[in-house]
Amino acid sequence: MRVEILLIPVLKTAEKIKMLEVQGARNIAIVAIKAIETLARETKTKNKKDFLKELSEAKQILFASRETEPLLRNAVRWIISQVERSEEEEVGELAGIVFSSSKTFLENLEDSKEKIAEIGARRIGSGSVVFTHCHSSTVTYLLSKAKQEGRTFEVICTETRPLFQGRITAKEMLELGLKITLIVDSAARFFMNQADFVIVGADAITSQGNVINKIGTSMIALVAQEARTPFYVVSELLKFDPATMYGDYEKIEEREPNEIWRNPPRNLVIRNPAFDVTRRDFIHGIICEEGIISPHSIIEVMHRKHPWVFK
Ligand code: RUB
Repeated sequence: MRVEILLIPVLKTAEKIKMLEVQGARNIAIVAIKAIETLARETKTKNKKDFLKELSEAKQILFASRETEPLLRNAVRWIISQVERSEEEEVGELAGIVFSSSKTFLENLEDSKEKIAEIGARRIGSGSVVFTHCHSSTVTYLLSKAKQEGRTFEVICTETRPLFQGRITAKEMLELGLKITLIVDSAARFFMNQADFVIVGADAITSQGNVINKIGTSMIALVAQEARTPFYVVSELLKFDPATMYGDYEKIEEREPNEIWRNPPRNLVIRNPAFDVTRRDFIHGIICEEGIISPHSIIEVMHRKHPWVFK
């Protein structure tokens, strides 16, 4: 019973993630890390075994909140592994390991965001037109960096049905003083020739270098290829899902039909996948903290930078 009460903050965070009160892979991972920190701060467990059991329950709850989020999974797994590996037995000390590990993880995440923005912003010359889809905090930070560096450019953004995350992007770009044009998703081909390149975020990268992002991304990649417009993905390397290496497919979250139509006619089948898979052949490059890499090289880069994800 006591364990369940302590898990309430974790359950609340999971609910917030599920209900999209927090959106985007990075933000989701950050609140999940904070929930683990809270659990460690408030734990009443008396020994390492019970503390690890509590952490493991929290992990399961957070993993189930949204299924297409390997950054969240990698973050939580890494923090818990630091506790498992520690020789400490005292719960207070182990909680300290949770705090220091989550601090390190968050600092590295921030550092990656900076590096990605620095590298990606160089591609945005004055006068260029950038096409994006949905709302990715990594993309908008990169665009803000290019703006800060004095480049003037325009953005075209899809509204991103059914939940209109494109409006969040549009508002942020307006606040930055950038010219942004919002279009319906199905106008992507109509406007693609006006764009110099497409930049989108990512929720997951598979072992084959395919990228999973907001539904509609793969259609935009297809359109971009037909229009010969380069298509880039910006992503922290830790959005890589190691399970895809060992045969699992990345699960695609399917959300409630009422996001699409609140009062539909009876017997109507409505499907609402949140993400889709863009094959690596459509991707010019993944802009990550290591530079602009080919999707084909993801395994090699992961082995070099984050070998622990394969363990
Ligand atoms: C958001 C989405 C974003 C990625 C990357 O979907 O698909 O492009 O999560 O975002 P949702 P970030 O609104 O369903 O969470 O770069 O911020 O990690």
